[in-house]
Amino acid sequence: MKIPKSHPRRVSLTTREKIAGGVKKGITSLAGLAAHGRGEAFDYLIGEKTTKSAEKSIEAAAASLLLAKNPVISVNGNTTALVPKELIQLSRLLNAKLEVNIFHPSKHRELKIKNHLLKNGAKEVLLPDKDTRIKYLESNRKYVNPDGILKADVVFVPLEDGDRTEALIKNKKKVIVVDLNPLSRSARKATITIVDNITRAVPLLIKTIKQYKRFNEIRLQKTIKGYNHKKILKEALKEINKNLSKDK
Ligand code: PTJ
Repeated sequence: MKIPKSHPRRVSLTTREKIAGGVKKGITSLAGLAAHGRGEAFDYLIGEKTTKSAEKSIEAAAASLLLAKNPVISVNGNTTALVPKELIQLSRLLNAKLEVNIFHPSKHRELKIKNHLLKNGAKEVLLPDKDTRIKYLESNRKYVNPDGILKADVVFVPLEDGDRTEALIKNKKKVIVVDLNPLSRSARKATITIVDNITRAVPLLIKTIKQYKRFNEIRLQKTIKGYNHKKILKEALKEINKNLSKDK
C-alpha cells in the first residue's frame, strides 16, 4: 500500500507495511504481527519518540557492546523485516556476528531470514545448530550456533521473549534488549533494556557507537557503571505516566 507523504501517521503505517511485507516474504511469523501491534500500543504511550531514559540505555548498550569480546546480534522475523540494513551496519561496526534465533520454529523461515540479510549486504549469517543448546531453556530458542551465541559474552536481542533473556543471563551472558514494553519480562530480566522502537533505537545505537569508538576502556566502564537498570525502567514508566496526563 502506498502511504501518502502528508499522512499524519505515515511513519507508523510505513513500519506496519514493513512487518506485513515480512509475513508475505515468509520472514516474519503471523504471531510477529500481534507482537508488533503490542509494540505499536506501547509506542503510542511513550509518545513515539526516543525518551530520555532510552537515550541513557542506548549509551550503556553502546559502551557494553564496544567492550564485549564476542558480541552477537540475535535476529528474528520482526527485526529482519524492520531494520535489516541497520542490523548489518551494527554488526560491521562492532565486528559482531549476526545469528538467526527464532521463537516460532521453522527451518524454512530461518533460511528466509538468513537470505534476506545476505541480500541486504551481510557477509555471514549464522544459523542455530540442532546439536548445540544453551541451558535453562525449553523453547526453540535453546538451539544456538557454536561460533555465535554459545560463545558470546554480550548478546543484543531486540524483540525478545522473557524466557530466553533469563536463560542467557543464567548462562552468564550480558543481555541487551530493545522492548517498547517496560513491564515485559524481557525488559525486567535483561542486563540493559532500551525501551524504544527498534526502528529508532538501532540507528541511534549506531550513531552512539561511532562516537564512543574513540573512548578508552575506563570511560566506557564508567558509562556502564552509571546505568541503573531498575531506575531506568521506573523512569520509562514515569515517562508514560507523564505523557498520559498531558493536556492534549
Ligand atoms: O520471529 P520469531 O519466531 O522469533 O518471533 C518474534 C516475536 C517478536 C513474535 C517473538 O519474539 C515474540 O513472541 O515476542 P513477544 O514475547 O510477543 O515480545 C515482543 C515484545 O516486543 C513485546 O513486548 C512488544 O511490545 C515488543 N515490540 C514489538 N514491536 C516492537 C517492540 N519493541 C521494540 N520495537 C518494536 N518495533
